[in-house]
Amino acid sequence: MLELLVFFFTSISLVLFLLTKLQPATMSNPELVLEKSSIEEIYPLASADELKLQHARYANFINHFRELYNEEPTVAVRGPGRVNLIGEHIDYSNFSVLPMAVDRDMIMAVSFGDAAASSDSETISVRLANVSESEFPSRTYTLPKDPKKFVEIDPKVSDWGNYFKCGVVVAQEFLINNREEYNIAEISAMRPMNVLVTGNVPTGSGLSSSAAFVVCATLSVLLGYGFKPTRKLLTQLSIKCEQHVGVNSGGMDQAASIYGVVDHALFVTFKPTLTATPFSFSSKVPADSKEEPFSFVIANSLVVSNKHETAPTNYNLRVVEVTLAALLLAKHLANKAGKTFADPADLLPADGNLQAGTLRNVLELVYPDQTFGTDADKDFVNSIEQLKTLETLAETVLGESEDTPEGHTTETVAKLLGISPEELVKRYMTTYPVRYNYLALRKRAVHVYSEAARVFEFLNALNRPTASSSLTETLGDIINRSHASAVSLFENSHPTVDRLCAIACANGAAGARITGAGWGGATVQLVSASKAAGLVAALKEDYYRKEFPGVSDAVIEDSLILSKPGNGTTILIDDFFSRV
Ligand code: NG1
Repeated sequence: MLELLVFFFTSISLVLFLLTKLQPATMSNPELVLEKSSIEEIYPLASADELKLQHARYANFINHFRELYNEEPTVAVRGPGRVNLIGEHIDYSNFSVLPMAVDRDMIMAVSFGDAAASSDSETISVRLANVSESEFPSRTYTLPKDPKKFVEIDPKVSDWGNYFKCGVVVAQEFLINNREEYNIAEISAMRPMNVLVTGNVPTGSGLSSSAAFVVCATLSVLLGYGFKPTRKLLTQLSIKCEQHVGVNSGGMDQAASIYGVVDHALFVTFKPTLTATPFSFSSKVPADSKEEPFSFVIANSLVVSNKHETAPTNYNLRVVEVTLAALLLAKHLANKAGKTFADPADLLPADGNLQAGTLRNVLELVYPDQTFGTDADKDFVNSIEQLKTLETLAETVLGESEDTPEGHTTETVAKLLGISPEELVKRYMTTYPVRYNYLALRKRAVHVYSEAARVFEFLNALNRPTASSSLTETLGDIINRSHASAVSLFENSHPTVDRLCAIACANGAAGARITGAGWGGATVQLVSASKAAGLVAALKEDYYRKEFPGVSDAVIEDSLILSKPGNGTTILIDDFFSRV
């Protein structure tokens, strides 16, 4: 087996890593959230210089905490951002994805006070601060002291502090409602909290700073009440967090942030159950291959997209569109089979983010075969074929009923489902309100089925490199097709990001795509080792300098976010800060 090759570009902190054949990782106890007692253990691939910077960062953090609150934290955790290699906007349809944790992360420390000491009999106070006070000003909240009462979060208000409140609500609900099953001690009153955070995952960049934040918040609160969750439970709980701030999100980011493993990507499945299998990048190209090593470059487009503010026309609308597409396809299949359903709620299981069914449920109606997307389906060949059939079905069925190539009107969808337009809006568009001209059901469904197939194609190419075709070109082609689908079908790209990808492909990248929610944010590019330096130089000159004239060198360096696949969410233990 070849060693993992890590290339460091000295001029910029760019790390490129070799990706060849996927290999299962060995892990000591994959059930538990990681616990580490030193910076070196958290970042084992870091260079001496990088470790020095981390020591300074953690020391600055703990000093800030002590100065601000004049006490020691009760708990401290850190959680990473993530980059998604392939499989975009399919997690909330329960299709598998291929992300990895990056070594950009958030650190959070919390001291828990005594509930009895609170002067007010009804409330406790939570002080929340960020090391970067100018960007994220401090907040003080009062929260109900009664553990059965939950803090209210107004999803219309876009405020960084809401992300902490989400963690509180989700953890508190769990601690109160699952006492018996998990043997949790009764909580007589909620405790006051002093919280400090710092993060270096750029916000709005597609690297999921929000997941890093909510995972840390949920974990801190659970730990503060003496409960240590498994990774799976923490993932399941923190997935709910952003739904409290009005984004009806999927579960990829939290899974990647929690399950991350150094030097590995993750194959994350949501059905039949949540799993995250680490795969090593170190591996071999066939002995007779003349292929060069290749690597990924992550470049922030600097186009900032606020997912929360744009949710009604972007993220949440996509969740509604894929759900309605699933219902129309299910209705079509029922009609064809001569079955009648009085209510669309009976067409599919109450699955997915709207609890109304998913495109995966439709696939399972057509193929009730439970080996879909599992190891039992050798090389995913059957799964890919099934997805292609569903893609054709969506193209035909949803294409025939749409009002214009842009999509369906509310009235048409309601009529096809046999309910009134008012009922359609009430059922599917009220909890998370949306705005649109047409519901682009055909385009969204075709993207989802084809992207789910691309995840399996990607895994296959990695697992079975052949001497006759170039692995780099095969993967690059899959990546480019994913981006094309984002541009024309899922419409979650941005013209400036498209220019970045075009520049990358014209300058040596085998493939380039938008990653994460999109509408701005980060890109992932695949490049052969010998072309990487040229690619980076071209991005600097032809993209950053031209699209953002006047932008500083420091910003450009920082935009080439280059990060090794890193460890997942970590509890900092054993007097951790005495060693920073
Ligand atoms: P980011 O890039 O973190 O906003 C979002 C969703 C994911 C997934 C991707 C698209 C959240 C927290 N995350 O990611 O679940 O749907 O978009 O693949 O909303």
